[in-house]
Amino acid sequence: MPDDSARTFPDRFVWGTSTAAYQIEGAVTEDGRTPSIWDTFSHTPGTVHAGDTGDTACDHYHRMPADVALMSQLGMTGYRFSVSWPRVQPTGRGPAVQRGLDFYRSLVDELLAHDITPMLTLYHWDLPQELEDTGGWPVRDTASRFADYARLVADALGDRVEMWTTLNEPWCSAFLGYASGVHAPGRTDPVAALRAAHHLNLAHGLATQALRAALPSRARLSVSLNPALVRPRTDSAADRDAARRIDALANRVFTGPMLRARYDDDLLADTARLTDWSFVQEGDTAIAAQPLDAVCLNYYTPSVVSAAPEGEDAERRDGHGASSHSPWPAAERVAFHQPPGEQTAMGWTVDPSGLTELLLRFSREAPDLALYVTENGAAYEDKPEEDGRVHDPERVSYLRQHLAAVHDALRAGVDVRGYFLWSLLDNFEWAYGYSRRFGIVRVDYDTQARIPKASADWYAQLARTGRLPATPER
Ligand code: PNW
Repeated sequence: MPDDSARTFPDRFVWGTSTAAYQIEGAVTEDGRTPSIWDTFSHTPGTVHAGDTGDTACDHYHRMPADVALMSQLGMTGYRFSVSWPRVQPTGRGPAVQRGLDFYRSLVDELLAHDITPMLTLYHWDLPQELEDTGGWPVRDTASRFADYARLVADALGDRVEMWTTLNEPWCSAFLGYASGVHAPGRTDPVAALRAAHHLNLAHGLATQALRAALPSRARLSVSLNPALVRPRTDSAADRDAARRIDALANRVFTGPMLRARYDDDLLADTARLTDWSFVQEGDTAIAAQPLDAVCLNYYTPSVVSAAPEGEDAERRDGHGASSHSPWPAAERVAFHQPPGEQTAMGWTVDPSGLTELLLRFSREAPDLALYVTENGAAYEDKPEEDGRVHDPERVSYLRQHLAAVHDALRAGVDVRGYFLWSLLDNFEWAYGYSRRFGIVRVDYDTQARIPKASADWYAQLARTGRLPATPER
């Protein structure tokens, strides 16, 4: 066991939390906002746990100044939020709505007034419904619409936001949205999902070009990925091949175009019986591969895979929600296994070594880019005590182990610049609705009261001291 008291983080390391517009804002019909695919999806019976929707969520749209003050009390030096596309450009086309932009302008001003560095994500899954109605991400035009939207936001906030992220977790948008259907828009067409993945890559590239043209040179551009940390169950050739296939569909389908301007041959061959990829046009991967300043990584748990015998249904314990449709196009003979060990309330195994591995891997794959952890955290069934306080020792333990894992990567020379914990507040956990709580601050959904959990105090101390508290509290 390394001595925890020796774990000191760099002086300028950013300590933040992370949220997303649809998960916290509410106010879905105010100030000109129109429905996104998540409004439509959550209002469709049978899609989200208990029929929950983001209609009110954490009511952050009306409580923003108090929420920023809370971050400041917790000693945060960064905050990662997303802009709701249909709040800023309701139909996904044409001019911006000023009142929508004003909300984000005040949010940024409030953050800066509290010395909190904003990290702005342009797209955290809330596509304007009108763009889905004209085909959504499987259609090429959506990528150009995204670049136009990026330009509008850059013109409005470029004078005060330095850290920009194009997409959050394009894997979820493409494969949970269009293949397994557990996320909006709930389609179950593997070819549409592959087309969506490509148009998300293109959208990222076009938006990055638009941002570079519109933003001052100090702007830092990035993308947030949720790379699968894929481990073969055994060292057999068949299991290693299963891991290769998932690595292609989870990771290289995005890092190939974005970092290396190419789709790898094995990915094209694996999916050849579904599509010839003729939707990829000459020059597209070069557009996707725009120079970036940073890569943002979201990590929760590793994946363990094996080759499944032919004709046998793959074991579907991949933690991606209940669906009879796979999120992995043309990978029917791959089985997912629950890694051994303690689990969170999502059923995700706690394995901090995966985070170190991921950081090491990206520092090799993108040696010139800074790295940020933009999501990491855990859902647990928090039980408030009689006095209303929430003691969440499991979350503290999860965070302590994962921050030690980040520190291991730093010690190995990886250029990690910050950590954004998922999440500031309990919030709308997509298909799980309000049944899963990731916050370090509890939200009472009846009163909208914010109650910092013990993990919030723990994280605040870390942010203040830059040192992992010496004694593990177990
Ligand atoms: C990420 N999966 O979502 C998102 O970026 C957050 O909005 C979300 O609240 C957080 O992680 C916790 O779930 C994911 O099925 C949702 O692999 C599902 C998966 C991965 C990430």
